[in-house]
Amino acid sequence: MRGKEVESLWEEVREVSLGNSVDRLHSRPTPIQFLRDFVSQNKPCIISNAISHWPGLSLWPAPSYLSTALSSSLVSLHLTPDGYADALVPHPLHPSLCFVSAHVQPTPFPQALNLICQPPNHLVAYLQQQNDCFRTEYRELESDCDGHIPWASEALGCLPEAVNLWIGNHLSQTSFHKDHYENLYAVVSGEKHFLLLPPTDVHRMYIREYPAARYSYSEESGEFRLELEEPVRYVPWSSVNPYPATGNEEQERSKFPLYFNGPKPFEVTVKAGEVLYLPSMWFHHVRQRPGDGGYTIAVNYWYDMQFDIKYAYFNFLQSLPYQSTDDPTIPESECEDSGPYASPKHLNSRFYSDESETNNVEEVNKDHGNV
Ligand SMILES: O=C(O)CCC(=O)C(=O)O
Repeated sequence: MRGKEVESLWEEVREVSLGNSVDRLHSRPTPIQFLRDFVSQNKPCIISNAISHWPGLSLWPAPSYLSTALSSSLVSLHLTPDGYADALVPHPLHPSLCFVSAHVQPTPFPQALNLICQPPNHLVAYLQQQNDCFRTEYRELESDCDGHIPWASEALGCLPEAVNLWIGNHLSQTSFHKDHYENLYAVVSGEKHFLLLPPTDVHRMYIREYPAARYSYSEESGEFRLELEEPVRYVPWSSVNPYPATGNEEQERSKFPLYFNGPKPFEVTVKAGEVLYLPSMWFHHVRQRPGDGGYTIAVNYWYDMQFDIKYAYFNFLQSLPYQSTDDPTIPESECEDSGPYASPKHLNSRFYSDESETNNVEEVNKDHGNV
């Protein structure tokens, strides 16, 4: 498949549906409006004033409140040397890349929060456990926010499969990926900066398979070791870093021309008190800016997606081997897959089991090694 047809698809979805920016609603939508204008169109939106009634909005920005409420909670703290977890880093043995996950350390909450607010050198801490952690590790905060987003639950016809809490600082970033969930992402303190691309742009993400690795952190030496998984396991992941380091921009732009020269990603800032509807299968990259307490805090609700005709079309699209005429492709040394694009089975998100077509959170996280 040559470039023209796929490139016209990128343009067409913007022309007929998405426009140039993400819609902003100034109050919560009715379930029918949310379903009709956004979910069924697989189209994101930001909703202001959607969580004004949450006590957490005024309570959680104060570190002393959180540390007292969670004084005896042990939480899963994710540690990396640089803020990049679930990301591509140089392979320890070859001139290529691998996919690395954070070192996960069960930590008393007040200690975890201190590490986030006052990051020591070469240690970035992020509370970002994704196995429904809000309803397990942070139970004490339950009455400070809603257990689900009522108008979304009604529109989607179910309650959330998982509710997660995210507390981080400006150093933590989440690299481009997609999830097989409808995501309602509520920011409670600070700001989150999202780059969003629709599923139709899959060929611009340069998804390749990378060997899985994990950081292992030694408190004694204060050093990280990168350990490759054994037996080797390959993870399909987007190769694009949208924010290359200064001095490296030209090289990155020339490696990923479809990303850098194609339509711009949708850029959205979600502020405290706002909710982003992030539709299933949209690619997203996330950065954050802390609020006054020294951290960003967010709660997100993952609802099961419908495996419907859009899903089938999308799988079909990504199975098409596509090569643009001006795409030099990633050098062999950085590419672990056998073909130009991994098969649909392998293009599942980080929380989604490749083997079983299910959205069961326990299975998902077991599969991802998060439990
Ligand atoms: O907030 C983040 O760092 C990442 C959020 C995310 O990837 C998600 O909600 O799916």
